[in-house]
Amino acid sequence: KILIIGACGQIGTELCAALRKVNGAENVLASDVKLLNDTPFTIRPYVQLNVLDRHTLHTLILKEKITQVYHLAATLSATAEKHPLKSWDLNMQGLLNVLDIAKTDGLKVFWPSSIAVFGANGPKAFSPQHAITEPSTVYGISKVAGELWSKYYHDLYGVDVRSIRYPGLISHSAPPGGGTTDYAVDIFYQALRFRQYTCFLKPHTTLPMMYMEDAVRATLQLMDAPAERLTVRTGYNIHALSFAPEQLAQEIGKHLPTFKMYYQPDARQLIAESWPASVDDRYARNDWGWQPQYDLSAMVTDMFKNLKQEIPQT
Ligand code: VAH
Repeated sequence: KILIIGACGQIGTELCAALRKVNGAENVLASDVKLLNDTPFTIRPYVQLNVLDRHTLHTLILKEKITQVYHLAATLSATAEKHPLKSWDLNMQGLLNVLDIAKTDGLKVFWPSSIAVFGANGPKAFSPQHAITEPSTVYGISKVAGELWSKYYHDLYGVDVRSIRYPGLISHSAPPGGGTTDYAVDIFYQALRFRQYTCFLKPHTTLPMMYMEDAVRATLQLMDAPAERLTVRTGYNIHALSFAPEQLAQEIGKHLPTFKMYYQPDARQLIAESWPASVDDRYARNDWGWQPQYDLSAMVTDMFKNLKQEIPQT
């Protein structure tokens, strides 16, 4: 049975749906800090859970006979800069609680790392799998530490914990919260409602990005791979596409000709500039057959196809 921690988040919402399609809803228990009454009916079976409450987490895992945990609860990059120690605590202690229970109960674990592990002194393009990881954000520091703890629990205790360094993720099922790449999601909602968007990054800020469909498929592919195929136990680089705000604006303009983009860079510009524009994902391709399916045009087309149903057209 699978437990998803952070099932109400941008990734959690989509992974929950995908895992339930494969395993049946009754075999995938969703959890998040939100109270049951504050969650959509569709997310059931659901339990309110704070991953920092280790005893409750362990009791739940034993009671529900959980064998796999997808740990997706964390504070993202921009928000973590506003609450450094609280974010470090959630991102680090939350993962350690999961890893230590996995050690005693033999659980298989997935948790998301991020291209935020890279810092400004690493290669700007095609960051290698084993590159310098000296991030300048609390979020990035927690992801590097999380990767090293994961490798430690795998190498010393045999915990089967797997991770992917996600790029910025674009999706239409759940709003992202507090990320530096969130502009690439908000822009679609604003474009449909107001035919304009004011971007908090500069026009040429190129970042690695990915459509959520690719990210979810990669996650299931990694988790289904035979353990002996895996040569990376920190976090796998994967790459789908890179674009700058001006390129996304141009692609959106093909669907909404009157769309106007404005720019008002804020503190997130510095975070974005510390990250690479692309990563080298040869290890993921070789070890478990990673292969992206969505390019910029396909992603934008699919986003509008889905959102036009959700947002009444002006
Ligand atoms: C963030 N969406 O912006 C996340 C992601 C690479 C970016 O880690 O913080």
